[in-house]
Amino acid sequence: MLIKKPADIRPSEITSKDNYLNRREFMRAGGIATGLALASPALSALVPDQRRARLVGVEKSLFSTNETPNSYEDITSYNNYWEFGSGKTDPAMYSGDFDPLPWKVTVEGHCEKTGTFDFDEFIKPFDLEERIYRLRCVERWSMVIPWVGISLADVVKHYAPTSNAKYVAFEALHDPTRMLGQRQRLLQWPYREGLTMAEAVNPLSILAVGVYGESMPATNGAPIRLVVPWKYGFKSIKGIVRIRFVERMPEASWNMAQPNEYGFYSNVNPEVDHPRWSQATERRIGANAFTPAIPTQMFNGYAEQVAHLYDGMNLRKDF
Ligand SMILES: Nc1nc2c(c(=O)[nH]1)N[C@H]1C(S)=C(S)[C@@H](COP(=O)(O)O)O[C@H]1N2
Ligand SMILES: [Mo]
Repeated sequence: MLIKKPADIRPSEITSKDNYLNRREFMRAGGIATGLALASPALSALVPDQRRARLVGVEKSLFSTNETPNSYEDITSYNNYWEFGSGKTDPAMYSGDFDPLPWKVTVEGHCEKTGTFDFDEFIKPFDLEERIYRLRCVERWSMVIPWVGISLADVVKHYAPTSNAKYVAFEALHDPTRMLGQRQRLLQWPYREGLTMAEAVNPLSILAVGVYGESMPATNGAPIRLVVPWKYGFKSIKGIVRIRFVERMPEASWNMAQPNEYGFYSNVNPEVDHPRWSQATERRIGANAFTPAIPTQMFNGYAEQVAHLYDGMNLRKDF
């Protein structure tokens, strides 16, 4: 594993929950100096070394799948992140210069605590956990990713939503000077997404700040992105700058763009086809090629933890 063994972690690192910058140890020479074979030389060129930092004090989560994670290279080189272009290799090609820090997160709407926080201040109150989750894209590719994140339920609790807060809305960075894809109207910017309050406080929902024990690569939504493992990938919004507690169902980018194809809920469901293709199977991305199709599981395999959230709902209608 790439995280420190418990014996290597000084108690102060665990208990002080020092700020994010102090929870990072910068990697030298693309990880070679630390004995980790993470990325090919070609990829190291795409992910500037000075931004790759190992996160310390990361706890393991009981919610992790025991499936083998995809390689760091797979995870950072085949992505959807339309702010950097609509092709799967565009984010890796065009995010090399993207330095997310300094970054601010605004929390607003129906909650007792609101404000705009520096990224390290924003994540400081929360435990860092490693969560190995499957991510399944609506386009039928999937990966297993060892995220490092904070519990979204803990974040929600911290900001104390009022009874008017029925949904949580998320907005991503809008900065066409730094994100090439935003110079075209591929989508209505900023990218936005939302969850019901019950979905947001489900123990599986996290805000991820890293991958493979390291700070979040630009391609995966640095410095902070949502991960909702039982929903199609597009719900897991990257590059979050705004979290708003709202009363009405918030706008969601793909739902706005093509409402007949992308519903608000977007739960992984092998029985409900996308209008243009079946959702019954998926291909797990392999080292250099796609592996054979495997059956997609209801709620991406997380039915036991989340099916109750949709009791009594018609999942064909509320897709
Ligand atoms: N801001 C933003 N977030 C985004 C997207 C995007 O284009 N912009 N694409 C989504 C889609 S379609 C998928 S499948 C996942 C992919 O996440 P990954 O590349 O980290 O695996 O990110 C999601 N989050
Ligand atoms: Mo996706």
